[in-house]
Amino acid sequence: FVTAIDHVGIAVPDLDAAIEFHRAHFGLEVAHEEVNEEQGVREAMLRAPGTAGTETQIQLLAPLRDDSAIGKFLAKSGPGLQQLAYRVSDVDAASAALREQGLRLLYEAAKRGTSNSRVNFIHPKDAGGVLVELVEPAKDNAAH
Ligand code: V0V
Repeated sequence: FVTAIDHVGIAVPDLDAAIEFHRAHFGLEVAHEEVNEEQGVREAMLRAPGTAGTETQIQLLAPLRDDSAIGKFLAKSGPGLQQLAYRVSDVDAASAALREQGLRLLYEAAKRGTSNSRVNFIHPKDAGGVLVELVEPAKDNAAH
């Protein structure tokens, strides 16, 4: 049911500084930026130039609050890789299938992710120490 590697998420203390770092050193450009109050993040999606629509993106995640998922991650582990996101065509079906296989999903029902996607997460302890996100892109936005 995984159709692509959607993005890899990096926890950062300062979003603007991290965007500049990835631009200056790797030439990545900002494809999208938003604030997700529910998740407690200010985030940016980056891509390599000329890859729009097909690319795996880098998601920079900065905390809005210390008690958010990213705030806690930074306090415990410092900046670094925080999540791996698989694209799926139906997040409800994917979550149900994985639950059936005994994996813990973090949310009972999918929540809103980047660009009106629908997302859920597999507990990192059930996925080899990796926080795996499942992303169902919004229907009007094939890439994300
Ligand atoms: C925690 N652990 C991790 C981890 N976070 N392991 C790998 N990767 C991570 N990111 C480990 C932690 O070290 C503990 O291991 C264990 O899991 C349980 O951690 P905890 O301290 O009990 O729990 P918390 O409070 O740190 O919470 C961890 C979870 C939390 C994963 C439950 O971060 C969460 O709810 N994440 C889902 C939402 C999220 O990440 N939102 C921000 C991105 P030991 O020490 O016991 O061995 S928002 C987003 O991605 C959007 C909007 C989008 O993509 O569209």
